[in-house]
Amino acid sequence: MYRLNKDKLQRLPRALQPETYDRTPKPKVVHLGVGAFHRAHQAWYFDRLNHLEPEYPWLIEGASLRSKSAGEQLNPQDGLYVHVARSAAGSDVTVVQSLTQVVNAFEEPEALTSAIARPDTQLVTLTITEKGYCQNGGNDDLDLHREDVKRDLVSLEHPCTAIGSLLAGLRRRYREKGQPLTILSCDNLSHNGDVTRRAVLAMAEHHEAGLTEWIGDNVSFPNSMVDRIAPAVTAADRDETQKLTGLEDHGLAITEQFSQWVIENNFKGQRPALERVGVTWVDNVDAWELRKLRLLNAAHTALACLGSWLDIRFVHEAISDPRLESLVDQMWRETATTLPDTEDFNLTTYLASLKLRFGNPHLQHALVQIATDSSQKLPQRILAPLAERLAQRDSVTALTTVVAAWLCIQTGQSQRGTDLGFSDPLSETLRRALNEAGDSYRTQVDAVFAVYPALGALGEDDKWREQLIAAYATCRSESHR
Ligand code: CS2
Repeated sequence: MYRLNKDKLQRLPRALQPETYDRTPKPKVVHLGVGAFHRAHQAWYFDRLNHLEPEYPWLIEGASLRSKSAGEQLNPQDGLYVHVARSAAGSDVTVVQSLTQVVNAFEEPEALTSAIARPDTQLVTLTITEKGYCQNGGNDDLDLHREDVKRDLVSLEHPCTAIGSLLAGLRRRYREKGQPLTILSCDNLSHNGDVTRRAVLAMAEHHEAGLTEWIGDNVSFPNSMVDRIAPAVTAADRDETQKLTGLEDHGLAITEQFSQWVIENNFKGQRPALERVGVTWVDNVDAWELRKLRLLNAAHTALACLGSWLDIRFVHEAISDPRLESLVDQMWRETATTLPDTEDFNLTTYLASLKLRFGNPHLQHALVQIATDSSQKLPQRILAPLAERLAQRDSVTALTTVVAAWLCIQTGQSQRGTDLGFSDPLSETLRRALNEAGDSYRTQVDAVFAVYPALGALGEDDKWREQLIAAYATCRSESHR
């Protein structure tokens, strides 16, 4: 079986052979973090745009910050990969051509630094996940006490963090008197652009004079809301796609048909005409972002935490379990009151479409994938609306159940003792705290409060702490079996 690459495109079944476009110009986009989501979402948008404007393609140079796998998957394929968007109505299969190559920035930091500084580069996009922003758990700011951040404050020769890698490129661009550009975060964080800007500036202050000011004047950091469910690819997905295409593809992306991208219209440098492929430009993305985080992502986290605890494996199974569906419905009733009320938004229609998307049986979206890094996801999805409702003295029963379920899975095991196998930057700390706390649910909750600053402010509300202890005890007890 041949492997997909630019010389093998004509071996694809005729219906799948893409129109090609010129991929020789220098990329205008540099992307950090070439995982499943980037392939399912941003790279697919740029590919569609390039088909409409082949004379000025927006090509992407990818950079991996942690593992070699994206480069190993995509470089032998000239950056090409198959994109499958599945729904009940069938699958759309395309070959995405917007990505040109992936550099391993952890081995060759210079390759990424010079790509960001290159005059052709107009836009740097990021999917570095929540933890990539090195936030201090208690607020949104860069955690200046982390070892990796501290190293990047001293030297950017071999950056240890994504923010350091970005800054190394911006500093080179500044030194070379480069043109303005845009940094566009595509991660599920509140105010993702603002968080990125503050982190970059906080680090820049420790480097040469003038850099901070140059970034302030020449770099924009629009906030954006991204939405597309992109489950990790399974061996079965690979086999099925291989049968369909006749080619081996190590870079495959599996996703749903729904896709959304809303971006603040605040670009420096050239702006791609992404509106031609369905992107919405707005002055302020806040309302879009809050809805998505507190409805879609919060529900995902609720399903992932309680569902994993109850030994359920996939999102579509979890949402069809009455216990979980009613938790999600109740949680939505709670979070909905914390959302801006705008005329252009119909909550009932939005929630109905989320249920359909979650129930999509053609996606095997594993709950452990969502439970991964949940200590970084809880604040913007669950804890922020919870704190806002507490401040209004509104009930927080469902949101508290989600926190309780999250606590339950921090042992790394389900209720039946199955290893869940998700990773989280705090998992060791949380597990140790729980193990050392003994058998009392109260001391266990206290131990987690002590090591997880995101719960900090909420922990001062004694009444809520008691409510959480009770919810945790219920979750740990027999009542869910
Ligand atoms: C999910 C998101 O893994 C997770 O945390 O909630 O990746 C979710 O699928 C996307 O944000 C959907 O747009």
